[in-house]
Amino acid sequence: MKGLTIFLGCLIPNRYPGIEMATRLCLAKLDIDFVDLEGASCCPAPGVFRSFDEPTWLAVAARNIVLSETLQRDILTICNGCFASLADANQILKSEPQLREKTNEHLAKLGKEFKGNVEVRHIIEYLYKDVGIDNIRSHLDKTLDLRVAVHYGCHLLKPSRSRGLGAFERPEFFDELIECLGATSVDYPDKMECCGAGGGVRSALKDDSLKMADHKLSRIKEANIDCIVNACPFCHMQLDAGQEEIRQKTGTDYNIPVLHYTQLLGLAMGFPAEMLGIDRNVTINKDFIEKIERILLSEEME
Ligand code: 9S8
Ligand code: 9S8
Ligand code: COM
Repeated sequence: MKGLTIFLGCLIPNRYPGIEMATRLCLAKLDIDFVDLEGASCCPAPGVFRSFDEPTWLAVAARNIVLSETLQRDILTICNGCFASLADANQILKSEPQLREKTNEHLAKLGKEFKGNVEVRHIIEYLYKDVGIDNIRSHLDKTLDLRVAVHYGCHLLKPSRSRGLGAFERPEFFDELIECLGATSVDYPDKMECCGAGGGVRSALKDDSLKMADHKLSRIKEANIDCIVNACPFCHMQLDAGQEEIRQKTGTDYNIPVLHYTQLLGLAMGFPAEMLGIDRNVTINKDFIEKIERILLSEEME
């Protein structure tokens, strides 16, 4: 198995550094061989750059991929958008010689060349397929007695022909990763609905974007859960900071804690909430923080 470079993207270092910390702690605990991807830029974001100018999108993505090729390591993304951009660009550049040639003309100005010898992974499918549920279980310290609303996010699964993750209408792999920590992945209506942020919607049409988040949050609230778990910092921001924006606009105060999967996994490995940045969200639910403190203070799992 090839080693990995971790691709953090823009949002994790700038808005939710706790997710970076959680990712590093979990990967180290699982003995996964990873290094930073020095010199990486924005992936660039698929919904924004790719929609406006495909050749530029491809060239910037290719440059990031080449940085990892030079280290002879596969790329591990922690974000659905970064996964979508880099995995799609990688696939296009590997399979379309004309586009590869055009892109390599740009890269040549930087003394770089796309070769097509690494893979782009997303941490969720990597944990599920390569690390495996049993292996994850053997690294846990705590049983997380929590009711979780999982939010897959669009770009992890679609377009399904290039993601290769099987059923995209009723996927189960993310739910399984949550349940192996002792938590319950609670079913709720419109579970596969978009958070409303992606594709530039949050930047361009904030009101519509928040209406989508509001709808999804209302469905989740009815399901009587302890927290939302996602795999994408953009979804994370929309569902976390979006709650405060919705509160200011409509008065509805959902107060639902939002965690990236690495933060939930970190808790099950016994890392304290502050080390994982769970207390650094915009929406802080004190009851939830107390509940996880009680779990962390409980006896080791049998
Ligand atoms: S990088 Fe720049 S804006 Fe972002 S976080 Fe994920 S998608 Fe890629
Ligand atoms: S869902 Fe729909 S487009 Fe996306 S992946 Fe992350 S942001 Fe939320
Ligand atoms: C969403 C990324 S994760 S983008 O806004 O569609 O580019």
